[in-house]
Amino acid sequence: KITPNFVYGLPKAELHVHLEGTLEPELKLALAKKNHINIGQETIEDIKATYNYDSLASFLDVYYSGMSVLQTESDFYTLAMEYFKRAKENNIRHVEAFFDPQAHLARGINFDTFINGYYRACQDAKALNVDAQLIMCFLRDMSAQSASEVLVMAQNHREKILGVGLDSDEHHNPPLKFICPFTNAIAQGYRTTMHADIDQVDSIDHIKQALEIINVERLDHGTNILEDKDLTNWVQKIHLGLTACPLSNKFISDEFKGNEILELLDQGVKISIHSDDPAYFGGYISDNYLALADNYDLSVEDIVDFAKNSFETSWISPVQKEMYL
Ligand code: ES4
Ligand code: ZN
Repeated sequence: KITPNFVYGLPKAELHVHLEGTLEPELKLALAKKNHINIGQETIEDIKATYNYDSLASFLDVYYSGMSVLQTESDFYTLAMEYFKRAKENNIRHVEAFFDPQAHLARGINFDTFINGYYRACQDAKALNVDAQLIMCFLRDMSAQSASEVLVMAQNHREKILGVGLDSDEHHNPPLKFICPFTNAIAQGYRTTMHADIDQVDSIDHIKQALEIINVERLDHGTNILEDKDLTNWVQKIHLGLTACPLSNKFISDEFKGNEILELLDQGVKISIHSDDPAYFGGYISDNYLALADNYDLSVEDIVDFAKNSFETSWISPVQKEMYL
């Protein structure tokens, strides 16, 4: 009943994709050769063989080391532009894409280099009929001081960045650690979201800090919210968006978390389907929809609801939203 053609053709918003997670093995190899960087593998097959993670930590090791091939503004442009072409194939009309400044700054790449490459690709994506925006993520396993320094660096590029997020290893790195940079970001007019990864220790505490103290506008993943009925009812009431990523969940925890995702949808929570790190987790946004449809009892209405929720909880203007809803 639910066909690839239907899922691919449905207009969607992508709200949870890490640009560095869209680095396909082919581009990784090509950039490694161009920039004379030894990544330890010499063929596509060798690179793919390293993609056998079974936890967030083992994934993040592969993910951060893969980024070493990104060196020049044009490398960042190419990475983002290749992703936007994939977005078009998936009928993504609007994308709010994460990027990780600290992962590049730590390698000696200037802020200007990656922001200008990414932003130029966002501008050129308009020609593909893809509306592309950027969300700058702080790495939560680095200090709050470091996040605040990134926020200062971003001031020269304020109009190129729609929002701020928080990603990387959540264990022992609660939202409140970042109250200063997030409060400052909100004061500067950035939209806000945060990862609340699946199966984290103290998940509900972290979600409460994010929603009740920092006041973020969305939660990335966040499906553990089901452990707290009052909190679940409240996010349903305020129409807070949750961005679920089934293929990512499957790699990190061996489960798509489809039961949780469908339970939240049934309860009226504005949850939607996204791809996280598509080059590393085996598929782009439509593949994530199809993985759910193949493994759970999903109706066409459920699929349409996910797509609607993605536009509703996106940060496009109310006027723009009316075009899609
Ligand atoms: C990520 Cl799967 C995942 N979890 C946390 N941080 C991330 N950054 C990129 N992918
Ligand atoms: Zn993510």
